[in-house]
Amino acid sequence: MAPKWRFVSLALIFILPLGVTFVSRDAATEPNSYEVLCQPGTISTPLRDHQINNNVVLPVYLHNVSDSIVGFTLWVKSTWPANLRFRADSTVGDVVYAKFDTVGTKSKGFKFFSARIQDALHGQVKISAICDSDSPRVVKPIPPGPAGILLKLIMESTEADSICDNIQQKTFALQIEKAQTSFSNSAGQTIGCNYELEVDTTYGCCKTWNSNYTVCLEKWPDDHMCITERLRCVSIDTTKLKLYDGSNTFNCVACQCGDANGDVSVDISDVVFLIAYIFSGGAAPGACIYAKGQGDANGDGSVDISDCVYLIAYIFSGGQPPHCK
Ligand SMILES: [Ca+2]
Ligand SMILES: [Ca+2]
Repeated sequence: MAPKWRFVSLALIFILPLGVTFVSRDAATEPNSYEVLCQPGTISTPLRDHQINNNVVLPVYLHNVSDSIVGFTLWVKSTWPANLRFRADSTVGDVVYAKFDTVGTKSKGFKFFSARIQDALHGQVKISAICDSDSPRVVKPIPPGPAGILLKLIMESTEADSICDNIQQKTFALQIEKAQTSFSNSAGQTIGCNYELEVDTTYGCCKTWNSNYTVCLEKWPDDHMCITERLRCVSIDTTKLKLYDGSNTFNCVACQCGDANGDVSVDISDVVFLIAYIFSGGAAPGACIYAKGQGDANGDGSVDISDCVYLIAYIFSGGQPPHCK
């Protein structure tokens, strides 16, 4: 194969995987190697009756000191889609968009961001993002370094009572769909691809190109076999792009009235917790089937100092047990 064919093929193939070209303001630095680590959070959370919220943290770390991630496509799925699904945030037409939390994450730095729930497979979500690299305000959204939380997805346990039916703990995996996930560096190249030569009949039918290989000056005769080779991304180079699965473990506990701090027991620490909530802006009592959570110990429909008094009587003086509303 003539060198120029290979040059043209390479130029075309490198911009294909994400279907877009990223124009970097910086000179494209070619480091010796790339390394991206993506791993959903390993989470352990208590799950009470009718509780539905759980964050799923998706950290992405770039271990390369001279580049940044400017675009990506990331597929994540749950292994228990019957009970867990990514929570819907909005619906536009037939597309359902997953809800996510951008506080403290890198996802706010992207010009375009989309997290779509796959309708037929509620356990899957496809996330895509592209950095606005032409803007003078751009800060490379995923810089090199040990910390770089990409985003926090919100998952929903659709049948919490079923999940916790006669079990104490349930763990399900969060899997990265490796074959459909890719990250692009600031030169628009896919990070961590293994390429192989393949026969290509698309680009080889020009006999003579202009100097920029953009205009074909002379075509081969029609009976000429216009076969050449090109590079194709066939798999992920796991030495450069590390995609790990994560997990979420639910520790199933019953909704317990009076357990304001949610540590599965009713004691003086719940009184302290309530005092902090009432007087110091502390965290609210744990959500539960009761309207006021587990802090309405005396069942009068509100959470105030009388609940502290009630709990103290119960704990120390043989008073009546909590009965929340
Ligand atoms: Ca407690
Ligand atoms: Ca009360």
